[in-house]
Amino acid sequence: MESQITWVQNPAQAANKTASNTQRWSVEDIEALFALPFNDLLFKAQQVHREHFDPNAVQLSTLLSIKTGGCPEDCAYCPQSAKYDTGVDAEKLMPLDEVLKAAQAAKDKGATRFCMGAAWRSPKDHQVEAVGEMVSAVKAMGLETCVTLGMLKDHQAKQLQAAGLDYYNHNLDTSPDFYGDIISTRTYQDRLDTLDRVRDAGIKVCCGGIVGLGENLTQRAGLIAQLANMDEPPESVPINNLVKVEGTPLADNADIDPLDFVRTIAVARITMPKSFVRLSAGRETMNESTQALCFLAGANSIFYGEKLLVTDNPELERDTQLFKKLGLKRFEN
Ligand code: SAM
Ligand code: DTB
Ligand code: SF4
Repeated sequence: MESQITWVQNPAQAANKTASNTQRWSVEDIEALFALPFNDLLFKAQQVHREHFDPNAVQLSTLLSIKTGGCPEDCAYCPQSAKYDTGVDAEKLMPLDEVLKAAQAAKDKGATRFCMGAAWRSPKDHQVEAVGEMVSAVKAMGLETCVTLGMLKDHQAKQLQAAGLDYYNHNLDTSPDFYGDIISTRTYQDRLDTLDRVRDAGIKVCCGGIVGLGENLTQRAGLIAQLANMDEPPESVPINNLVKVEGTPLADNADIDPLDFVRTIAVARITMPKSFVRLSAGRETMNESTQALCFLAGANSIFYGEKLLVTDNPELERDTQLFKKLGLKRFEN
């Protein structure tokens, strides 16, 4: 039977671009991957992974919140939305010298990419200019750069590209049909439009989602279909496990089974063979065995450093020990 849920293609994307990604995944194809016996799924994912990557190398990205809290959007998972009382206060944009100090510390600890996040719906031109200066200075230190600032206009994407930005993070978060249950202050199409602008400006795309929002399995497959069917799939695909934050509407969501999280990583790996798949938020409460299975399923990037944006991430020592136990090494660009 035909699935009700399909992926949404941006009409502008369809009209203007030569498709380099000829493979199309239906939501049903992806549901069938999820339904495979666990061992078959992981074997397949590991096979695909080995065709394109060193299976023992993991890319390390460090996050910094350069503008925390007070966001006008109502994303039901987010501790930085001004609509929810989460104890996160609104701050101003961090000064350049503090950002550079944090970037240097991240580099010294072994990160190769520095990701700067701002709790904005969409930045103003002067804010993009200030972030552009941060990008240029961080890049000059020899780190790859990534920023996530919300929705962009064409000229803002171009300005960030000119500043030397390597990646723009802008997540689709879930399937098109579930999006309205999670966020009411913007549409899925708004997200796709910004992703298009980022691509057109020549910036690499970092785009993924969250599991554990309350989505059903078809909707989880719908997110993966959406990502995998892009004309050019994102170079970087963060898969976040919901961090349940007191005060947000999703604070009491049921935990997903850790093995279902592993399956999501495996399905992302199989459908986006050349992308870096990042085991992202949610590692703080994830045991070593689950993380090891995620690496086996094809995850080859993590957020490294004691904080994500405002919530906790594992201590460096814990990650160092895990890498040692698993014989993992850092991916060198
Ligand atoms: N405001 C910008 C935006 O929404 O694109 C950038 C920052 S926003 C915090 C970046 C991403 O963090 C979101 O798209 C979401 O995927 C992720 N995120 C936020 N809160 C989360 C949570 N509690 N658990 C897991 N991921 C979360
Ligand atoms: C992404 O996919 N996950 C990161 C990053 N991109 C910006 C953010 C995770 C946020 C987790 C909750 C917090 O600390 O605010
Ligand atoms: Fe704002 Fe981004 Fe949080 Fe949504 S996810 S409330 S846009 S900071």
